[in-house]
Amino acid sequence: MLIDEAEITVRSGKGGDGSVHFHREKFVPRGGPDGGDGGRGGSVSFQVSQSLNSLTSFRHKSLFIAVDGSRGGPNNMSGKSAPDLVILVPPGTIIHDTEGKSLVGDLVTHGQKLVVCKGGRGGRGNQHFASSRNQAPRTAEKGEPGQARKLRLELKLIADVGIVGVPNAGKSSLLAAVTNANPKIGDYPFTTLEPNLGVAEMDLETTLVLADIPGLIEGAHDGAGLGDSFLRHIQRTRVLIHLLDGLSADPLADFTQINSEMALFDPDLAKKPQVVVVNKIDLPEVQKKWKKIQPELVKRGYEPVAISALTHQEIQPLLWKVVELLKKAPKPTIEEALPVYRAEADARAFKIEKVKDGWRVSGKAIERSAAMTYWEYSGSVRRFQKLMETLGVDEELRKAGIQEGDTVFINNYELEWQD
Ligand SMILES: Nc1nc2c(ncn2[C@@H]2O[C@H](COP(=O)(O)OP(=O)(O)O)[C@@H](O)[C@H]2O)c(=O)[nH]1
Ligand SMILES: [Mg+2]
Repeated sequence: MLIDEAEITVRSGKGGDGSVHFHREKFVPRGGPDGGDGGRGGSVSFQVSQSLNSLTSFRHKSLFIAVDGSRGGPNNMSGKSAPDLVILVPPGTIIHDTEGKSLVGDLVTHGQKLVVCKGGRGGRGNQHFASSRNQAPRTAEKGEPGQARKLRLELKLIADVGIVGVPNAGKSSLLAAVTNANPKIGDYPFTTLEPNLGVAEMDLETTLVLADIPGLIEGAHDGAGLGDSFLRHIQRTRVLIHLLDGLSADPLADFTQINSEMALFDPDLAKKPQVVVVNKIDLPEVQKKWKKIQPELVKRGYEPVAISALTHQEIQPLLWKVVELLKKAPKPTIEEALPVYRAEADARAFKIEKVKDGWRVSGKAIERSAAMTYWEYSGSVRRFQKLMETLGVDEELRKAGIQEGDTVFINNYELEWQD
């Protein structure tokens, strides 16, 4: 089965910094703290859109960054929260974390949404830090940093267009002409248990997933071993290209035969909208035959097209016609699968390592808190120290043998240890 893959990087927005500010008014001395909170940073999420069918758009764009929250202002003014960044993906997209090597989610139904990176919380302004002992707090929080993740998207392609027709009509040739697939041309069809799939990129937003469905008519309806995935593709196709061999003795008889074979195999299949196409129009004898076949097909209510899979004549107009039909065709219902989410690692966990010129402390909560500290304000620093104690980092460092004056590294911050 053909699998579409893409690797992307997503980053949520940082929260806005809380502000340190004191109320000022003319002739009014010593106003109270009125520094506003920072706004929330934008989250990054995925959402399933039924109108997509491949991951080709990620070939043109692989970095997705949500906007940061704005910083708080004076007068208790909160900073603006940033909008979330929503990435649209086709149904059936599986998302892996490439660094954690874990499954993040399995997106199945239209509209389903999954947040993969939460936006940073806005830092609190100094208005929150006033107390009876300290009515002029020179402290605040910086915004929480955003998160970045490297993700691998994976999609098992399901064809929305099936190419049917008698052997030698040119099904494989057509698929090879319009897509990245390279099926064997002139191959004996019986042995194929999986359909050949290809993606035709029409423009940035429009892609067609086509399947060359050989062997369907050669007795397949009475169980001549079509694989499950083959049946799945046939059932999921919404439009058929019915390819007639222009070189055949009687293309119209072929047409009738294939239609009745399809009805036997699966009545739903026979009801799917068809674009009737006469192939090999590059050959003079086929051009002659076309003049006779065309009015016959029109009489039966079709709008037949003549193409050449060999010279690519009239192939683009054919595909656009298929795109139009697809827009009108009913969407398939997709079997539900339970989404799987990664359990978040314990944020409070931390690790201490002895490094060359000091100690390195790493861990989600401790690193996040360091990034949210205003080191120039002692109140803010004290809050950070309090967290070190609460998490038990202090104790572990002492046990590990830290000495007065040693350097503690947290992310890109360097702190000096004092007992
Ligand atoms: N002249 C001509 N030959 C074609 C065209 N399309 C396919 N063929 C030939 O017809 C034969 C059968 O083609 P193939 O794609 O294998 O047909 P399939 O059995 O329907 O998959 C091959 O020899 C192709 O080269 C066409 O547009 N013009
Ligand atoms: Mg073939």
